[in-house]
Amino acid sequence: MSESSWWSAFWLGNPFQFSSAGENLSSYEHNGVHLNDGDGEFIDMSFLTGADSPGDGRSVVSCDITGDGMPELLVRQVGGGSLIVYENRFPKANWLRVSLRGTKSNRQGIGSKVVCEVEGRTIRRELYPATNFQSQSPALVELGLGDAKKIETLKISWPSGIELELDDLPINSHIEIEESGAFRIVND
Ligand SMILES: [Ca+2]
Repeated sequence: MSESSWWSAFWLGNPFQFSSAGENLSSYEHNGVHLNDGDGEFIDMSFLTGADSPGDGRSVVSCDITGDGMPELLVRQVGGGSLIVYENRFPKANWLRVSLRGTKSNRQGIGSKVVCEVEGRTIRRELYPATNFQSQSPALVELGLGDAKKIETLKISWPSGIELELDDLPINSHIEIEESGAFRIVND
């Protein structure tokens, strides 16, 4: 077989029909969901959440499409048909959503590191939404606060090198923080 016909044979199949044709690019490696128990361990919840699919997952996006402060997961698979949305049905808890507005750093604050101290817990996030194949999450920092009703401090390390430390922030809100330290509540 010539080189050109070999490539032609490989790409002949329609990737969106792989599943119905019994084909699979990842050898039926299943998608998984693991829950951080907050004590250094992760619990495999793949079956319970329904994510345990062999559909050649390619991207997963975290985004609160129901507007309750708790992000859903949107999954796209080569052999898994249409877009899959996993609604977040965990028990209702407190939360904080943060948008960043850079002036010296880039406008969306991408690359910033955020450390939240809340009632004995430290939550670390990095604003880097483009971690998926041909997709990205919103440029937001989502913080799950559990039962906590007060944030002790929120530290932001901007790409410019500026370090901010804020306290007395409202919870169950979407706030926009500028690189100067000014912030406002966003009405989603
Ligand atoms: Ca939600």
